[in-house]
Amino acid sequence: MALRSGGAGLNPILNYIDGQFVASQSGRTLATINPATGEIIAQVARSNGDDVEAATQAALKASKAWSATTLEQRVKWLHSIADALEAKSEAIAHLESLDTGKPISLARRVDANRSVSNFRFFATMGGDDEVPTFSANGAVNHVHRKPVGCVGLITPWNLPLYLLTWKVAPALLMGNTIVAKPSELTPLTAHLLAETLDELGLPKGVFNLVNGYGPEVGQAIVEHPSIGGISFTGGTSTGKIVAATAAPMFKKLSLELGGKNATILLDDAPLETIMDDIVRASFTNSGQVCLCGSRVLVHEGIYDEFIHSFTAKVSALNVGDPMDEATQMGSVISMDHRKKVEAYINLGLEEGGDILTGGTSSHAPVANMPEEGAFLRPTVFANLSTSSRTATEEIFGPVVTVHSFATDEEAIAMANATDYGLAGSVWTADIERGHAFAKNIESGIVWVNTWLNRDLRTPFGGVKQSGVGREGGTWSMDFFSELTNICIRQP
Ligand code: TXE
Repeated sequence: MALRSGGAGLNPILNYIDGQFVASQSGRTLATINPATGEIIAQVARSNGDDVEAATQAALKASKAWSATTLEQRVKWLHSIADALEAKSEAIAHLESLDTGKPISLARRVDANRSVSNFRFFATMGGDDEVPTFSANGAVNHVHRKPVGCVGLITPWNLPLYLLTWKVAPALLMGNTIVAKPSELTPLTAHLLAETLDELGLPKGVFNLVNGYGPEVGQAIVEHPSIGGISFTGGTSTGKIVAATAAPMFKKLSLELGGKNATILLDDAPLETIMDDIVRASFTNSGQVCLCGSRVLVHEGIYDEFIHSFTAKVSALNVGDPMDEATQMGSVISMDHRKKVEAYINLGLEEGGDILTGGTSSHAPVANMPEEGAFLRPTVFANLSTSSRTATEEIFGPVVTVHSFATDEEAIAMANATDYGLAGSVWTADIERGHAFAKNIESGIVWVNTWLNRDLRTPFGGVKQSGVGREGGTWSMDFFSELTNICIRQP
C-alpha cells in the first residue's frame, strides 16, 4: 500500500496538520528503518517546536466546533473510523510488521484487530455513557462532562497503532482535539491513521500528527501551555522527564511506563496444559510488550519438569522473516535495541546466570537471516539471584530469568521485589487460591491462568515505576474529560 505523500521508498512521510500533509518547517527528515533487513523504508518529517506550534494552533482552532458536536455524532465518527480501519486491516498488519520487525501473523491478530476494536469499543462506551446525578439537601447535582480541550498523545514503538488508537478513540469521543506524536522508530501506521481520518473528512485540525524525535517534538508537546492533558506510553526514564515537565503546569497526565512482570507457577500449576501460554507470555513480540512476563517464578516441586518443557518449547520457536506466515518471532525493533538486550545477556552471564537456550546473536545466531537484521533468539536464564540487575531491570527483549521458590509467601516477596508494578500472572489448578494470591501482587493487573486477556472496560495502568493513572473504559473517559458538578436547588 502506497502511503499518500510518502510511501515505501524514499518519499517523505509527512506530518498531518490542519487537514494537510506537510513537511516539517525545517525541511529536515529522519529515516525509518526495516529492522529485519536494515533497509530504509522511507524518510520521515523531522519536526520541532515550530511544527508543534502549528499543530496546536490548528487543534485550538478546531476545538470549538468539535466540542460542540454531540456525543451521538462523535459515536458515529468512531464507528466510521473503525469500519475504515477494518477495511485496511491487511495494510495495517503489513506496515506494522515492516516497521517493527514483528511477525505479520502477530501484527494481524493483535495490532490490526485491536486498533479497530479500540474505536468500536469506545463508540459503544459513548453510547452507554451515563453521567450520574445525586440528590440531597433539597438539591439535584448533575455531573457534566466537558472535553479537556487539546490533548497531547505520545506513543512508543512496540505496539504503534494499537497504543495510538487506544488514546485517540476516547480523546475524540470526549470532544477533544489532538496533537499526536508516534515513536520516531515506527511512524508508518500513524500516517495511515491520518490518511484514513483525512479520507473520512474528519474536520481539519481535530487530529494532528507531528513526527520526529522525543526531545524535539515530544518535549514541545508536553511543554505547550495550550495542551491541557498528556497521555504518554513509553519508558520509565522518559516518563520521569514528561512528569517533571507537566507537573508544574498542572496538566492532566497519564503515564503508562515500563514493567518487569512476574509469571508465577504455584505448586499445583497444570504444566500439561499451560506451557504454550507461558512461552507466549514470555516472548510475544520478542518480549517487547510492557505486559510480558520477564521473570518466571516456579515452585521448587515442579521446577525441573518446568525447565525441561519450557527450554524445549522456547528452543523450538520459529525465529525468522517477519513477513513469513510461519514465523513466530521476528526481529527486535532496532540494532541499537538489540545491542541493549545483548548487553543484558552478557550481564546475566557476569552475574552468574546459566543460559539454558538462546544467547547473543554471535553465540546463538538466527539462521538464514541477513546480518543487517536485528534478530535474536529467545534467551532463558537459570540460577540468577532474584536481586540481580538482570532479574530486576527492564530489558524489553526476548530474555527471561527463571527462579524457584518454596512457599507462596516467598513467591509474593520475589514478585514484588522490583521497582516496577505493571502486570503479573499466576498459574494454579485452584482459581480461588489464584484469586487470593493475586491480591498480594503489587501491580495494576494480574491474570490468573491466562495472559493478555483484555476486557477494555477494565482499568489499565501500573504502580510504582510503571506509571501513574489508569486508562480503559470509564477511566479513559474520565481522563479525557473535565467534570463539572452542577448543583441545582429544587423549588
Ligand atoms: O520509549 P521512549 P521507547 C520501555 C522499554 C523501552 C524503553 C524505550 O524499556 O526499551 O521504554 O522505548 C517520546 N518528551 N517501553 O524508545 O524513549 C518518544 O519519541 C516527550 C515500555 O519507545 O520512552 C516516543 O514517541 N516525549 C513501553 C515515546 O516518547 C518523549 C513501550 C516513547 O519513547 C521524550 C515501549 C521527551 N523528552 C517502551 N523522549 C510500554 N510500557 O508499553 C522521548 N519521547
